[in-house]
Amino acid sequence: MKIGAWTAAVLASAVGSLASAQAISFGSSKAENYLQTADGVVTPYNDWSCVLSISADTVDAFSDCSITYAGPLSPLGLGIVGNTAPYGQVWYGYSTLHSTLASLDAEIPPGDYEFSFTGNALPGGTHTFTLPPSTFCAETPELVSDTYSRLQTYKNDMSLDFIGQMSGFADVPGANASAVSFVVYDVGKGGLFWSASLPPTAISFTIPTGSLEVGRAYFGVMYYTVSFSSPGAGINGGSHASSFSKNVFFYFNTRGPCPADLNGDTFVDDEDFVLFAQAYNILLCSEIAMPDKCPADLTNQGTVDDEDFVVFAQAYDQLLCNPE
Ligand SMILES: [Ca+2]
Ligand SMILES: [Ca+2]
Repeated sequence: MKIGAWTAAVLASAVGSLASAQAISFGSSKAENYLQTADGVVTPYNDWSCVLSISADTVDAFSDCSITYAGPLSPLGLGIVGNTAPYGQVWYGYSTLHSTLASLDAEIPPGDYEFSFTGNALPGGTHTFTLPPSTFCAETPELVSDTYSRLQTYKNDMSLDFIGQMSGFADVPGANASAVSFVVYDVGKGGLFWSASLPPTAISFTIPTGSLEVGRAYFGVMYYTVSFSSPGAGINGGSHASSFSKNVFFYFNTRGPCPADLNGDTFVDDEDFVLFAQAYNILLCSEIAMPDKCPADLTNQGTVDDEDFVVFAQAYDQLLCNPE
C-alpha cells in the first residue's frame, strides 16, 4: 500500500467511526399552549397535543417509520421533519389536537410504543419506548409583574439588557431534565434571535443588549417543561426522553414610536400609503419580495392584511407621528 493510500484509508476509517455512531433516540413530547396579551392576562389555547419522535444521527437513516401501540391512532405513520448533516434524520408522528389533557391521554396513553423503522443508510428494526404518565407542572407559564408591558416598550431602551421575571415551577420527582426555556423569533421570516434554558425554579431572565434588532416584530415562547431523560436507553447509545411542556406565546416589536411611518420621515402620509399598498399586495411577510423586517405588518402577526390597514388608517388620519 502506498503511503498516500494508507493515509486516506486511515482518514476514511476515522471519519467513518465519527459519522457511524449510529445512535438512535426515541422521544415523546406532550404540550399545551397559552397566549399572553397583557400583564396578568394569559389565555389557554386549549390545544393539547403530542409528538412522538425517532431520531438517528445519520442522514437518510430510514425509508419509513411507524408506531404500533394500544390506542386509536395505531399504527401511527411518521414523517421526516429533518434530514441534514451533522444532525441526521428525524421523524415525527403527531396526535390530533385536544381541548383537554384527558382527551389527549385517551388518544396517546402511557404505555409501550413499538417503533418500527425500515432500513436505508442504517439497518431497520423495532424498538419499544415506554411513555410515562402525563406529568405537567401545576403552574401556568407567565411573564409576571410588568415584564410583558416593559417588553412592549423595550424598543425605547435597546442599549440596555432586558431583564424579565417569571414565577418558575416546582419540578416533579423523578424528572431529571426539566427547564424553563425561551426562544424569540422574527415574526416575518422566522429567524431565531435569542434562546436560553434555565433551571425550573429560575425567576428571572436576561435578553442581552444586541440580541434583538431595531425595527423588527418578534414572537417569543417561554416553556415550562417537565422532562424525563434516559441516556443510553435507545439504540447504540441513543436516549429515551419524555417531556411535558406548558408554553406561553407573546408578541412584541422594536419598531420605534411611529410604526406606520414606513419611510421614517415623521409623517404618515401618501408616500407611506404607497409602501403600505405594495406590502398589502404581497400579503406574507415571509415572501422574498416583502421589504426586510416587514414594516407594514403593524399587528406583528406575519401578514399585511385588513387588520394592519385599520391600524395604518388611524395613523394616516393623524398625519403627525404621536410617540407612544
Ligand atoms: Ca412617512
Ligand atoms: Ca399584520
